[in-house]
Amino acid sequence: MKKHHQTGFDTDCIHAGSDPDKLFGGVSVPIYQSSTFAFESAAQGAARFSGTDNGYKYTRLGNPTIAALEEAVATLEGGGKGLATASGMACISTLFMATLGQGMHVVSTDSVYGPTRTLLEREFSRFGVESTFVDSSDLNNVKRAIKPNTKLVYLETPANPTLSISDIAGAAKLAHAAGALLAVDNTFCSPMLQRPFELGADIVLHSMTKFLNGHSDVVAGMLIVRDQALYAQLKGVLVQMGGTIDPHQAWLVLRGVKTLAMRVRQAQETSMKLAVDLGKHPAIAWVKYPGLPSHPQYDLGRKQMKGPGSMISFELKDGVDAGRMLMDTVKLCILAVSLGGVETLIQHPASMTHASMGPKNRKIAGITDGLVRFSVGCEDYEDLRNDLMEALDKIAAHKFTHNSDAQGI
Ligand code: LCS
Repeated sequence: MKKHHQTGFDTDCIHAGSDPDKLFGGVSVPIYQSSTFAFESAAQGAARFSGTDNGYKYTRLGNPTIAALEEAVATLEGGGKGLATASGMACISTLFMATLGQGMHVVSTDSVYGPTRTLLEREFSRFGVESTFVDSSDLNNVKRAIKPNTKLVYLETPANPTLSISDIAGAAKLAHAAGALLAVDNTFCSPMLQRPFELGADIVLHSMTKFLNGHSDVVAGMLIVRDQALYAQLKGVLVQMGGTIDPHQAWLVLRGVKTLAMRVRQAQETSMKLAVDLGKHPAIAWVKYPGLPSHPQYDLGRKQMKGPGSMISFELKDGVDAGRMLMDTVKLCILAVSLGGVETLIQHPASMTHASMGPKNRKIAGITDGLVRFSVGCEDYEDLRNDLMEALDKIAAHKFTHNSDAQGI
């Protein structure tokens, strides 16, 4: 992008990484749907593999459409280099593989996306990697968990699905003092609402399946780093392990990124109103939303986030059974996992996204059996409110006789 002066976030969403195509002037970045790239001569092929010519060789190692997406997202995070991956989990496994090894230790938020925790506990443990999960919304817990062999502090903030918020700047100081790196899963905020590099993080990552793509039609991930040596280390692992994104998938995400700012703004405005509405309904026990002063880390959220986002967690007074009735009664809100799309989604973490964690770890992490997670989309506020309120009114009028546990759902 030709930059004459500092451009705004909305402008960057549309233009970063998306220069008109040099061959025909196409305004939309072409999809280079090719696994391999022809060399003009044997000497050129050799030069590309030796690194003296930085032209493309093979799509697992690099591709122009993927490079456009990497530049776009890195720009939105405020600089650095991006590495796009085939899924959010491919980016997380690449990160762990590149930064951890036998005898090393990672401290992580306890309320992380279920499979992130399972990956460390079940798979990386087999290679001698130790992990400790703590409530990182209290920095003292992070401090206490750091050991001489800690190489990585991993925060998910706001956390999935509890929405608890951790102090990125404080955690960066603790990690750096111990010689460890700080990685932040920024999926719930997107770069529109939180820029972890500005707060001292070394690595920022996303499941681009969520807000960055925004249309519930692609699975993808992104790692962004500022340090060149760390970039080379991560890229080496990514291309060897083979978690590269496909060019068509990358193009779809690049298209989604162009409307990131408008989608996030619209969904956030609706979320604020819905969080207030939910809090007033007699069937609701509690609502957790970073925009409500009742959120336990409300002040920290206001300090480090540019807005409260569009994820809401709540519990009904009649617990799991009422939650199940809500999910089965709503008509416009879709009962499905995932988040950050234009469609409003509702799901039950204990029996769905966080089932793999097991009941004990869920309890410690504050993921109660009755917690319902709501990802607000871009539909009309009135339609979402009516859908929710009609369902909640039915629940308030219903007589619940027993309460199932989460596995009973
Ligand atoms: N990080 C966070 C915060 C996530 O929420 C997810 C997926 C991932 C990483 C992994 O990304 P993926 O490989 O799926 O692209 N979260 C999901 C969720 O809450 N419901 O379904 C998927």
